[in-house]
Amino acid sequence: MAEENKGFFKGLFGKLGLGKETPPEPEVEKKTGAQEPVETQSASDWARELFQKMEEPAAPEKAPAPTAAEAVAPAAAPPGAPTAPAEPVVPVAPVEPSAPVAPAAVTPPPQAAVVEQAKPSFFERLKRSLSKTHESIVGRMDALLLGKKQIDTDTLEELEEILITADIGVKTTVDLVRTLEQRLKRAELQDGAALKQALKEEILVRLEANSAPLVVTDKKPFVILVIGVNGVGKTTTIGKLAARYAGEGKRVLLAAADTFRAAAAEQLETWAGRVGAEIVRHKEGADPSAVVFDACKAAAARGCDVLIIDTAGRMHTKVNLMEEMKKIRRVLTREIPDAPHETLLVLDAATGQNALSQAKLFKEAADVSGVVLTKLDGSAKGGIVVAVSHEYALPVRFIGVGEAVEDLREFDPAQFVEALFQ
Ligand SMILES: Nc1nc2c(ncn2[C@@H]2O[C@H](COP(=O)(O)OP(=O)(O)O)[C@@H](O)[C@H]2O)c(=O)[nH]1
Ligand SMILES: [Mg+2]
Repeated sequence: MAEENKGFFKGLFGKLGLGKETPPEPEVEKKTGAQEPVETQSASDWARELFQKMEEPAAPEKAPAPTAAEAVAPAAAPPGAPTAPAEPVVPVAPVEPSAPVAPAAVTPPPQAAVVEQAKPSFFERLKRSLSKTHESIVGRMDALLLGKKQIDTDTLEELEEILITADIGVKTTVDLVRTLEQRLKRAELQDGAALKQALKEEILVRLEANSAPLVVTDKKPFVILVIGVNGVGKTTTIGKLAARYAGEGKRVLLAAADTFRAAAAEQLETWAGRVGAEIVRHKEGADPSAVVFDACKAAAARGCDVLIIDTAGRMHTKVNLMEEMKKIRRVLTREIPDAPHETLLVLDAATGQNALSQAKLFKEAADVSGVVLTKLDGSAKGGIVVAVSHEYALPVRFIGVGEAVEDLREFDPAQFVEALFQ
């Protein structure tokens, strides 16, 4: 900054009664954790602090600890600040210029720990999410068993009705009740508690029979094709998955092959930005296969670990669906011979029997290898998890219990059954 400007600001300091104060030591800036090299405190820095003071007459006495991001990111210049300075403005705590400023600025932000503590565990959230399903299965079962001295075939018939209306599915319910009848004959079901325990065990056995986590191998890239009808939560699930894999240090590329609406690609782009993934997108209305082709090329060129493909959910008929799938797969396998390594069907648990019909349609048309059940939170139709898994022999890979990143969890049958029955 030119000497005459320095003089001008010193004059201003005088008017504000700050003339005698010396500029803060350069050390102060280093302690803020800012990445920019700081040499000496120039007059421009000093003036900037002054402007900041003028802008914040009601600044709190104690400087709030900056968040981790604020501590490293260059802060925006305060409104009205001189535009001349070339260096980015480092965060400056609003304290007396001569005071030893830094300690508050280098203290790690306490928020994360507080939030972590305040948040209920995933099991608690799962339990809460399943409370309506619990009511629809266990609550009604409790009412049925109330005052019953012994369990008989009539009791099991009534239980059958409860299970069918709780979206466990006809086939699975019939199978469950048949097994319970055998256990009744073996005198294993002495009372209501024993029946409840037996049902819990039998549901778990069926869930475990088809359960397997999604293992992302070291194929480069490991390709996940995400399918399902509109609105079930595909894009959101992809965002959450991308966060998970990026968090494991994997390089993740998202392909916006839902080109039906521009908003779909924008939504995916927002997720990519949030979670640190890359994205390939085309214009609205583009051929989804062209997006897939470009994404395969980009993933190979950039050495991506995981490629996740978002698709449109507008295939209303099986013929349409099959054609669209065939086309995408044809392009995929031409570029990456054994891809997709996982075809993930997303189903909205809140839609109950509709979700079951979708599972049937997609299984026949699209070679589904795993399922994600979203929106279990608040749904009374969580029994669908059992039906999908048992009736269609499809492994449930993940469940969604909310819209936040941490609300997508690997499906754990034992935990699920425990949360359902508790
Ligand atoms: N409550 C809840 N909402 C969800 C969950 N998963 C997705 N959603 C919401 O469902 C809506 C549709 O999701 P989107 O990903 O756009 O569906 P898509 O059309 O299949 O891509 C969005 O508002 C999501 O935030 C979930 O597990 N729980
Ligand atoms: Mg979408």
